[in-house]
Amino acid sequence: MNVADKKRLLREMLFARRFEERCYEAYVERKIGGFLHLYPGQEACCHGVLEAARPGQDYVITGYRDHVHAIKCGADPKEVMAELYAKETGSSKGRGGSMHIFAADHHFMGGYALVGGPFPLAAGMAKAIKMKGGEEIAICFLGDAANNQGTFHESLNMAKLWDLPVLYVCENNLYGIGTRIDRSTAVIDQYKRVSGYNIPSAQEDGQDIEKVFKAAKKAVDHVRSGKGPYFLELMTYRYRGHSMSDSNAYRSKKEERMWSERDPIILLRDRLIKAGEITKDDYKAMDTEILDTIENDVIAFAESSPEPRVEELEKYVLAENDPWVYGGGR
Ligand SMILES: Cc1ncc(C[n+]2csc(CCOP(=O)(O)OP(=O)(O)O)c2C)c(N)n1
Ligand SMILES: [Mg+2]
Repeated sequence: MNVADKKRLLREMLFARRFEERCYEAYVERKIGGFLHLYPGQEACCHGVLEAARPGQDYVITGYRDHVHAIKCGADPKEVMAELYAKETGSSKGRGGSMHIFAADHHFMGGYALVGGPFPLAAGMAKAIKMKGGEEIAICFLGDAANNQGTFHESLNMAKLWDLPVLYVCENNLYGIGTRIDRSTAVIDQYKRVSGYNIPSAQEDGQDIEKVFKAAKKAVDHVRSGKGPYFLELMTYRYRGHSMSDSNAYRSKKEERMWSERDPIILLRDRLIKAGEITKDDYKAMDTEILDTIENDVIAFAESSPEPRVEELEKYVLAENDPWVYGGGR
């Protein structure tokens, strides 16, 4: 990773942070409704892994904490924000909301509310790639608690049995909603769990983007070279509650402080400042420019976009029953 890449990644991660913080404000203002799960704290996971892959070409899938992954794959942040605002211009035409961001043009295959749902879907995507002889790989990001679902075990078994080109990335933020991992999960180190399926795996610091990138490069090379699946566990932390309805009262101040001192954006920023590659003023200017773009470009687009028409609310919802698709309209 060269200096230009590091500077770009610093900007991308800061953009992701400011985007999510602005979502929080819009939710409090009641501009966004429904469920909202935010990503601050975990930025180096998504950006480090996808930097080592081919975003836009490789097929990416994740759970409900999905805005940043979609944007890194190439989805327009304006359309992602419009989706959160439930507007017709949203990436899922306003019918999906926060948990169902979808950008098929960029091979971002969602955004899923069901914990563990994406594991088999990723294996299926990888099976399709293999059958077509493509060079792409499937990348499935999910949380630590998702690994207790049956789908995890079924999918890993089939993925290895058929040596599918799929990379499973576990963003281990130590909690599933308000339950700490040691209260829900018998094996704490998630990377150890996949040895039962003969899948190679590694655990890495998810707060340091350079380390994530290096570990992900190894993982991606393994999968793309046809050697079958790989499992990468990234140790990370979310800075907010699980969702907007979580008061976040179950974590100690000491623990929160410890992780805030390992903020992925600050770690990279300080490293670049120390190396003389950027100054504190450069960083401030970048932040101001990002905040300005989010306000005047992203939020302005979502605010000014039309809502779906009431008569068309069912449009796009269920393809096989949809006369808009099969019957030429209602
Ligand atoms: C099938 C299913 N069961 C339960 C839930 C409720 N639920 C939502 S999030 C969550 C915890 C998931 O935690 P984790 O996989 O660690 O992801 P994180 O939120 O930490 O990113 C649960 C149990 C759900 N959405 N789907
Ligand atoms: Mg978790």
